[in-house]
Amino acid sequence: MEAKRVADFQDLLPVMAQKLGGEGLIKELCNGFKLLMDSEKGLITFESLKKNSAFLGLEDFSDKELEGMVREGDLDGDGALNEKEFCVLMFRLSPQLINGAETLLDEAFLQKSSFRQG
Ligand SMILES: [Ca+2]
Repeated sequence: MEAKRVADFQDLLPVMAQKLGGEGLIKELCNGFKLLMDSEKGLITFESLKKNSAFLGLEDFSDKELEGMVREGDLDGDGALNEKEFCVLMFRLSPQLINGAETLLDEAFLQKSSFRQG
């Protein structure tokens, strides 16, 4: 059941990518930062992530998984995620996001060109 939910979220990303375009999608992903950050620190900490995880549909994630996310994304080692670290992490967590968007574009392009030829 939990796996299903994550899959649903991931399925949505290529659709979002198509709708918003690359730049719009980056903006959208980075917008998540403001929802999840600790407003006093201006950073995403494990505590703020846990508190706000429902915003990203992460409420089923265990403490360990949330902690792992912060550790994974923390590039400068201060134990929290700044906006840039969060954006990079979102991209790393959703590789099919970019692949999916490219595939959609390829398919659209192929359909057009084969239509022309035929
Ligand atoms: Ca950091």
